[in-house]
Amino acid sequence: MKISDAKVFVGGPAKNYVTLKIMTDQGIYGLGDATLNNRETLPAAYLQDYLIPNLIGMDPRNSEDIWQFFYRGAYFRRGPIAMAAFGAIDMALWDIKGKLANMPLYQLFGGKSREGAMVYAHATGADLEDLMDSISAYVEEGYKAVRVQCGIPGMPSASYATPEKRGNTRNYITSYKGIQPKIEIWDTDRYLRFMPDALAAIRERFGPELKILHDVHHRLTPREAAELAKAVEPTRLFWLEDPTPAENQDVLQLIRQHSTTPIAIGEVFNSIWDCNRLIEDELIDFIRVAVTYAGGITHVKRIVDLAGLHNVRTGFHGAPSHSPISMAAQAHLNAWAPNFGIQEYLVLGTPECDALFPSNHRMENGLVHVSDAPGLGVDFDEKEAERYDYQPGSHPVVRLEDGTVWNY
Ligand code: KDG
Ligand code: MG
Repeated sequence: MKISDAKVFVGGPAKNYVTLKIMTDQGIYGLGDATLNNRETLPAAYLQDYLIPNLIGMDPRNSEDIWQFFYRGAYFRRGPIAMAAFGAIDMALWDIKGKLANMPLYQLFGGKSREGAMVYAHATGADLEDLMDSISAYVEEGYKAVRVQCGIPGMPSASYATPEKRGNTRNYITSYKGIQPKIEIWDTDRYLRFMPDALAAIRERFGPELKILHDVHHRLTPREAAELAKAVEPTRLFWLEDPTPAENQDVLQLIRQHSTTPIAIGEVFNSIWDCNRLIEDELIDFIRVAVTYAGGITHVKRIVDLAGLHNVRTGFHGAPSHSPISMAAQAHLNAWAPNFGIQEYLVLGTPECDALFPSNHRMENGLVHVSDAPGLGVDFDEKEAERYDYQPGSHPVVRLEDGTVWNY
């Protein structure tokens, strides 16, 4: 069996999904997602210029060897662009493998450990009351877990808690069009004075059962992060996410020494080498990697297995920048992983996404039920894809009030 051709498509409804389709000489094809939010053309070029010409003629069943060939063969290892490109190839090869075996992927991993995998939605408010309304809407729909982000009184802007109105679409989709980034202003003091009480008020309003998550989006120093994690302990968060950038990882011990609030980190990681120490030293409770820019199913499964040895559960990244292809790959891992924690969930379910990526993965009462179709269980409509083209976008850049550049 040989790979006969491969194509890359860039575009989609509200997002530039990077979709890889690998064709074989036996008519079976596989799909992969190489989307790297706001840098989408780069993994697409890596695939087109370097990887696809090498893929043609390879046996698609040898997914491990192909992964090693590209990873070790690149010489310059890791990095989100390369790992997103390898990730897409890897997903597509697993899709082909599942179709050949006539089995859904979770069966190839070891079968189901659960029927439905718990997801969390994004509730966002311009202020606390607006946020409460947003949470209520999700709770009424049956969500068991909600990430809560809120505008901070007196703080002009901070996109992680954008005052941008949700309008009719309750899915919070960050839309930063254009190559020049929007500037956001951040004020740590205002945030730290406001957020612990706001989270306590949410717990008070929604009771003990709701799983409450909050994303700090790398804005605090380790000492400030320890202060926040300690202050929110009585609220019993499901997790506190990215309280500080995970570059100097030794300092994460400071948070652990001061608090028992569960910590989730890893959405910007792209390899096991970014998180092996955090996992082995049990400095985090949830690992947030994504199958896209962490090298696909083959590599992420290794991270999940390492995490399982150290009381670390999964909480895969699932921002709207991930296409339903990688969300499907994660749905299969979530159905199988003995150390599954939760899944961030935004993309599946919009009519435009469903038309472009038809699938039978189902969301019901806050749980994702994985499809039993062979392979990933998601398709790609090339005709529908012709409606979309690439729209340049950029993440915001954050500055403090005096102009100092800060962490987005
Ligand atoms: O590309 C960046 C987004 O994916 C990120 O800002 C979203 O923090 C995020 C989250 O937790 O989904
Ligand atoms: Mg995050």
